[in-house]
Amino acid sequence: MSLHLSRRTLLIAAASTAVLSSTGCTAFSTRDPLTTAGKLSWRNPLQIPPLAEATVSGNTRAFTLTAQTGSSTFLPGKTTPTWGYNGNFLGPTLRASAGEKVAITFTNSLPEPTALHWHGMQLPAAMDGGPHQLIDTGATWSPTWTITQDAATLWYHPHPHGQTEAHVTRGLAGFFLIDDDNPAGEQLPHEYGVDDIPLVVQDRTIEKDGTFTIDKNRAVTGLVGNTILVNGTVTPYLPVTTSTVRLRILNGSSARIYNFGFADDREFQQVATDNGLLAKPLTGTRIPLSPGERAEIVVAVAAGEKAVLRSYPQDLRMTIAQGNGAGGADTLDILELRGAATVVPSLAVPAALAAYTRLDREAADETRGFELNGRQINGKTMDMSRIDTVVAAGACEVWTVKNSHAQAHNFHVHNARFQVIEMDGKQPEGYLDGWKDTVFLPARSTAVIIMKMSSYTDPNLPYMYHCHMLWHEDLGMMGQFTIVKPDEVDTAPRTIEMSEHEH
Ligand SMILES: [Cu+2]
Repeated sequence: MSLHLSRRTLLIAAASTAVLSSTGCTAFSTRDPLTTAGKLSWRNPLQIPPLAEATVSGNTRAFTLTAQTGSSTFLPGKTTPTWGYNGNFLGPTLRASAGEKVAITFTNSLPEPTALHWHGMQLPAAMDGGPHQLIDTGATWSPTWTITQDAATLWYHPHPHGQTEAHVTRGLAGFFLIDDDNPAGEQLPHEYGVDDIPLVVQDRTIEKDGTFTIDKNRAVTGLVGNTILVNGTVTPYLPVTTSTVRLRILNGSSARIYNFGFADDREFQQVATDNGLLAKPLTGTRIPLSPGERAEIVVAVAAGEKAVLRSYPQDLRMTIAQGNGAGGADTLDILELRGAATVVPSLAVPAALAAYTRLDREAADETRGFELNGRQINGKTMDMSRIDTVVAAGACEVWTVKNSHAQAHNFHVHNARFQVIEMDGKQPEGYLDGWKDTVFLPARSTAVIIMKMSSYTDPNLPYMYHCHMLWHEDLGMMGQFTIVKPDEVDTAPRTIEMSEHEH
């Protein structure tokens, strides 16, 4: 059989039907649950994104990125038109250390404008690469900033308003790893591509002619595909030559929510979340990740052993039809880890990973509420000329993010790392511990997050907060906030003058 999914699986996928939503006005795609558990032939060695070449001059590390068109082969005999950074699909892994200055030279060689956002990075608004930093075809953008944060697995991706889903789906995404001098980093598996493995997990639907499905057959959450790509590899296997391996998992999908574990339910240790190492490792068997979220896990693989990373069903708290359409009932094999005949012993995961101070809710300077409903936040659709929220630099803020909708969403805040202090009125699950920048909100759920706003001020240029399900984001489920000097909060602008171009 030449295809990686079984014939039965494909028939199930092909049986997708469009049905009416509860409001009766919008069609969405639903289908029976998909399972590939135990059905895949692991044919392809996992591709590891190359480390981007850097030019180092003094304390500055310079990278060059070009967004370009290309083509890729995911299924035998089929050519898929794709986009990539410095290549055909995805982009190289950027890597820099805390305290270094980075200088990026980004050229847009795509046939349309794009923007390049540094997800999870703390940096001035002008460097953030949001919708206001749109880069025209043929133009070059050169953001520069100093890395002021701890070791973390961040990523970069397009952020042009209304086009993010399409640009990411075509292939634009890459890792940005930050290192620091925390000795735990050296005790954890840290040899890139050997025992320290970046995994960007994405789903696609590949049409008969090889093209990605981009603008049709969406679930209520957005595009949900039946083919899993890991670093752009279908049915990937990873030879493991060490007794433990560190997986830096990024949900780089448009809408799919994964519930990662292993096929044999083996335990692993979670060592990091979105924005850095946890205080101490957390032993578990599942880690759910919604679009944009990351987790780093360390898992043991014995000599000669095979272990399959799998995504399990989970309750998205949606109707059965909508939940199935969103993939909530799917069981998907992701990656096979293949222990070599002999493996080199790894160091034990340190009992203490990183200094971590819980922010004090009682000491918050400001509290705000954000209600997610439909495709809006606080009853408003994204307007690039409107500043929704003005915050004081350095303030400690508590944001209550309430998903009042009968559908799942999530919430990402730019230029911030936050702690989730409450989930549905309760202490959050252990995997929500640590510094996050994106939090999942199943239907009708509420998260309370706390963060210290950064010290970069710009009264005229906003950062974004938004649902990271890319179709929702494109439809305007996004708001804008500026960070200003504390004594300018009341007088700072609430509107942005837009040039003709930006409209
Ligand atoms: Cu959403």
